[in-house]
Amino acid sequence: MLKISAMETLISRGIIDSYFGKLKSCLQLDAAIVGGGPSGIVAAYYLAKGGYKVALLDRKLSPGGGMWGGAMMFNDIVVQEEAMPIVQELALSYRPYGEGCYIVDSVHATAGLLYQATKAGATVFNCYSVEDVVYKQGRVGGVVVNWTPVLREGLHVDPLTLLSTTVLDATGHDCEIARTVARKNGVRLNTPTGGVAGEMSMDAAEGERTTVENTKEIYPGLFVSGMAANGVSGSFRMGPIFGGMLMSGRKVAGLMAQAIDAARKG
Ligand code: 48F
Repeated sequence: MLKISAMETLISRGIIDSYFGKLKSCLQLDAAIVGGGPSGIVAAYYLAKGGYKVALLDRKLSPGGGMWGGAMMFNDIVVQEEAMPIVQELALSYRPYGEGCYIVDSVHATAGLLYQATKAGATVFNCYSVEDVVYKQGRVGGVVVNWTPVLREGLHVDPLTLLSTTVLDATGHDCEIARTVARKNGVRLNTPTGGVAGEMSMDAAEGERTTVENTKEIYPGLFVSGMAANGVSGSFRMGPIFGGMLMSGRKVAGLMAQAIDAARKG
C-alpha cells in the first residue's frame, strides 16, 4: 500500500505526464477539428478510423454541441433513413418513427458519437477555444488555441498553436473560423458571397439537403461541415433532425483525407 503522500504525487504526476504527452503528440496534425457538435465528432471518427492524426477542440467542458438537448430540452432527436448507415456503423440504438424517420435518445447519441470517435483514435481537447488560425502562403495551416476560461475572463495571456494540414470549421451556427479567416486576412472564401452569408430561417428538408451539399473546402486548408456549412453559404437551418449533420461529417472526412493524401505526395 502506497503512503498517502506518495499516492497524491502519483496521481498528479500521472495526469501531468499523460496530458502533456497527449498535447505534444498533437502539435502537428493531419486534421484539426474545431467544434465538437455532431458533424465535427463524426468527421473525427472517420478520419481517425482512416489512420489520420486528428484532434477535436471544443470550448465547452462537455463537447457534443447542440445534440445533448434534443429539441427544447426534450432529449430525443430525429434521424432520417439516408443517415441510418452511419447510426448503425456507430452502434447507436434507435427506433423507427413514421415514414423514413427514426428516433434516437439524444444523450445516448452524443455519448455514443464521442465514444466511437475517441475509441477510433481521435484526441479530444475540451475547454479549448480556437481564437485564430495559422495562415501562411495563402493557406490555413493550423489553429491558435487558448483556454476557454482565459478568454472568458478577458485575461491577457498568449495562446499556443497546433499545426495541421487541414482545419475543419464545425463551429455550428456562428461559423467562427470562416469568419475569422475572411475578416483578418481580407480573403474571399469559396462561398456564394465570398464571405460568410449567415444562415436563413427554418426549412428542415431543404436545410438537411444543403448542409451536405455545402460541405466543402472553402479556402485552401479550411473545410466546413454541419450548420457552419449552411451558415457560410446562406442556407436554411433545420432544427432537431440530425441526419444531415452526420452525413456532412462523413463527407468532410472524405474530402479532408483526399487533401491530406495529396499534401503527403507533395
Ligand atoms: O452547433 P453544433 O452542435 O455543430 P454542428 O455539428 O451541429 C448543429 C446541430 O447541433 C444543431 C442543428 C441540427 O440540426 O442545427 O444546431 O453544426 O456544435 C458546435 C460546437 O462548436 C463549439 C461549440 O462549443 C459547440 O460544441 N465551438 C464553437 N466555436 C468554437 C468552438 C471555437 N471557436 N473554439 C472551440 N469550439
